[in-house]
Amino acid sequence: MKIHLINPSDSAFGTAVITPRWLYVLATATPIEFGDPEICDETLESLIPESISAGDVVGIGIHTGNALRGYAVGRLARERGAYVVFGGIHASLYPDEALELGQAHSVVKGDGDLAWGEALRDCARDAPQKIYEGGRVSAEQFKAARWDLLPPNRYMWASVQTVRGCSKHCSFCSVWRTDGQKPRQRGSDVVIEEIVALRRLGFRFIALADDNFYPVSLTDIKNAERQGNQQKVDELNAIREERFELMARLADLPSDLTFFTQITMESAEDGRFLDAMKKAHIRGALVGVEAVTAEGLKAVFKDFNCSGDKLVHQLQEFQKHGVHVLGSFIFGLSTDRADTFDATLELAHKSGLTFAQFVMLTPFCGTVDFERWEKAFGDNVPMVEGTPITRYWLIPPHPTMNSEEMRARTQGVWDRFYSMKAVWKRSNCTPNLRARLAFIFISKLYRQMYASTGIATDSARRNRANRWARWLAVPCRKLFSGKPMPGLQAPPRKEIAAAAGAGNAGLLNVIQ
Ligand code: B12
Ligand code: SF4
Repeated sequence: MKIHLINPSDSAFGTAVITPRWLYVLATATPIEFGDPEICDETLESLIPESISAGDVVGIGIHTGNALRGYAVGRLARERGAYVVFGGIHASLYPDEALELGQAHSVVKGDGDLAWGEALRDCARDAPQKIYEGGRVSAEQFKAARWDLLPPNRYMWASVQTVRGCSKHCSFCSVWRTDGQKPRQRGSDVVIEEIVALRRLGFRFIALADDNFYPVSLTDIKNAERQGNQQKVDELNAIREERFELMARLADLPSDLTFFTQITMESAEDGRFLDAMKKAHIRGALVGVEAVTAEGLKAVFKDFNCSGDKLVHQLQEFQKHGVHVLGSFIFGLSTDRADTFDATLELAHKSGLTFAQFVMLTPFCGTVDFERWEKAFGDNVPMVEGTPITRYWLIPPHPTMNSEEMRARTQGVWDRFYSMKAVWKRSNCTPNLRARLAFIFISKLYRQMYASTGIATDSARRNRANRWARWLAVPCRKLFSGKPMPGLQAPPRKEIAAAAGAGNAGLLNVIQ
């Protein structure tokens, strides 16, 4: 009885940007009696159906974007006589869909760290349950990833999670509802061990795959103080200090390591935190800017962000403290007008962003936006090829939920932000020609892989984008890897380091 873990994808690039962490976490969660699982990441290569035999167990992890392919894999595995178990955010939100369309024997809702083992043991005695409530396990119960099972030379970046959950409640995001609003923060020992294991293998770039690397803001603490809630103040301070402890240890790791994370804009007001990030080699952060106007921010429940000149100033703060920003903007808000596109692009240039992404508002299930959108149709849900539009992820290849004008304008912003001239200009933040070339490659690859060509464009265009991305991915991966350090040891725990320090010269200094 073999165990398979499959990350479904319609397009395989041969090389991938970031390791899908769940595959390697569930590998650890696989009880020892089942041996090492066979891992298939379809973003690298498509599944070979013959690798699945009757009696095997096939675990498939899906988010909304790859659910349709996941269901096809489920049906294929079931046809070959395997037990089929689904998990991941989409299966957690729509377990019935996975049972029906993916022909799952079982669905694990929530975290798989503990429930996956239970499901496997039940399959082994031919008694799989339909639903396993994986819940939200505590941070101490999070499994570390089995990085020893990674195929060599395939991924540019590895991914290590340090905290799960986010205290905010943005309307387009499902994280606070699925992962919860209480941050579950891993201890620094386990995080450092994973990072050391990855550096030993030759990884220099690691994404800290957190919902929000800044789980406690200064405002949160001030609010708790104002409420006179000392217990909460202590709790928040403890979480915050643990962050500093982790960052102090990251700072002691080899200086060629580079981390990237996701963080809320509020951290711009916390100079001590940004300085600690810089020292910790966290050289880039995705910041959800979302909208450039106050009305737009209000519409997505993100009015803790600033707009206008204050927004420009906040984004510049990151740069001043040595943290490069990948600004993330959403188009398609009800408050957007035709001039929003140019205003956004202008702000992106003015704020000195190193990278930017412009995504079209997609009502992901599990979000407030999705519920509002679904409700607005009442009993008259439009059908697309026999499928209600509120189940858009089931419509092949993908429907357009936004107008063609919206798509074309969004595309135009991507094209202009990543035009050769603009990329060349931004690349002057690099120290030498080699790093400059790397910057250009990465910018172009980023645009090819993530520009919203996927949802609304025809397949010919998507294929063309894929061919380019595949070509660009190979040299990029080489630029990211380092010489393996098999003897590297974890730095010891130490007292929390205060405040700023001298630092690095930027994200791409290390690509040389
Ligand atoms: C890091 C991250 C990224 C990274 C790296 C992705 C990667 N290659 O790993 C980047 C920045 C590239 C990224 C991109 C995107 N992401 Co993202 N990302 C995340 C984030 C913050 C963490 C994912 C992670 O590694 N978690 C750690 C692992 C261990 O947890 P996990 O995946 O949840 O798996 C656990 C359980 O779900 C379960 N499980 C998972 N699979 C399976 C399978 C089985 C069989 C079982 C039993 C259990 C199980 O067990 C695991 C252990 O407990 C999540 C938020 C989140 N909390 O999940 C969003 C999230 C997954 N991303 C999201 C989105 C929308 C995107 C983008 C579409 C954004 C965009 N507009 O471009 C793209 C899509 C990229 C793509 N093509 O897949 C959404 C998905 C929403 C949805 N309904 O599908 C999330 C949930 C965030 C959100 N805002 O709502 N993402
Ligand atoms: S978008 Fe970011 S800040 Fe908002 S709830 Fe999601 S993870 Fe938190």
